Amino acid sequence: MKKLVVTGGAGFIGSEVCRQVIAQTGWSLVNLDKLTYAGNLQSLATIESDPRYEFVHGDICDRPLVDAMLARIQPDAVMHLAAESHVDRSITGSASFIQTNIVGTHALLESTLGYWKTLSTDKKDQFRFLAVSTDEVYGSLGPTGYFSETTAFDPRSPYSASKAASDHLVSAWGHTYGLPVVISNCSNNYGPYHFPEKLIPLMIINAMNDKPLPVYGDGSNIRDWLFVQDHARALRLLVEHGRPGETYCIGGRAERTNIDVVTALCGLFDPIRSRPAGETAKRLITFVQDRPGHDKRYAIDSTKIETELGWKPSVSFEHGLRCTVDWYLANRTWWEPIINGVYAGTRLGLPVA
Ligand code: NAD
Ligand code: TDX
Repeated sequence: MKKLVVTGGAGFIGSEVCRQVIAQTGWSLVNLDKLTYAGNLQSLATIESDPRYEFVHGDICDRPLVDAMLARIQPDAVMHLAAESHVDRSITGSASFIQTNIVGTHALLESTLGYWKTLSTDKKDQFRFLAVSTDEVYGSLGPTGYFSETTAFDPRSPYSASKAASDHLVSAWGHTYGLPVVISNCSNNYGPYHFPEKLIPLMIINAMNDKPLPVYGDGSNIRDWLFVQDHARALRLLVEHGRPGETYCIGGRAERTNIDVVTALCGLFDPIRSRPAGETAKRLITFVQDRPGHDKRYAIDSTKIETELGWKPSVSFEHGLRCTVDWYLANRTWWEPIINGVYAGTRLGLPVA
């Protein structure tokens, strides 16, 4: 049985990893999370009393706390997801992004290295530090081509720059100290438990409340969408079978313009609201001022993880979108406290004059 430490397990992707690990493996799991505005223990309600699950409330920057936790748990792997994750928030306030995504990753690497050095040779070889990162480190694509593991970094937003710095640190700790690190760079995720500052959950909740759906610019920016359960499955494979020192790109092979995504969502709401086809889109879609530095297109070539590990997306975008809408319709008790509390859905990311 593996012992895993997950950082950021109260977030969107981390909580999916935690739920899958408990439901689908025999591994035990410790979730280290600071519970920022984006962390939510309600996302872990189904596993919180499982004897293989433990929650530790703490900051990855807190060396004494993390050192003591690793010495006590003796994990076989660390899966690092803790981060500030929202591009718009990074535009208006980058300090927490630098602190968690760069200083925090550095602190976690140092703690992990200290712990790893205490292991036997066998355990050292088997150990993995998996850093979960984003395709945004590669910058922005024109109308053709794909990001892959060999694409040069070219981050454009404070968020992506901080993630690129984090990836460089992880890679350096592998090269310099021999820590068995693996990095994954994934495209846009969507699905249940997604914090409603992000495009898809924000549009779903606004559509449910008959509020305007703010599309940045002309809606022609393209993202490559991956259902979160498929991403978590890839991460479980990588933490077990990823080769040390390697990077793996993960994508959904599901490129869509933002306007197509929002129009598709509106189409799902027409029958729910007993409206003729196209009516929800006509009433609610509103074009608003663009995001500063808005990356035009992301698209991932995930051939490496597909051929090496046999992973591929299992959920089509259309099916995943429908499941996601159904989940938000059925789980008001998860998102209403957020909308009535830490985030009411107001526009983020416009620089203050
Ligand atoms: P999220 O914002 O939903 O969750 C982040 C979690 O990290 C929260 O639970 C938060 O409390 C925790 N956290 C933040 N700062 C912390 C700190 N200093 N110490 C401990 N915990 C802290 O993020 P997400 O969307 O689940 O993303 C998870 C990871 O995956 C991030 O590293 C992100 O960059 C990466 N990623 C996300 C996407 C996506 O589409 N969401 C795509 C590719 C990669
Ligand atoms: O209200 C909106 N209107 C809109 O048009 C919002 C919130 C977004 N958008 C656009 C901007 C993007 O082109 O939709 C697209 C998706 O936006 P976000 O949901 O903010 O995601 P993105 O900026 O693409 O980044 C996401 O994917 C990569 C995650 O937030 C990152 O953590 C991940 O690394």
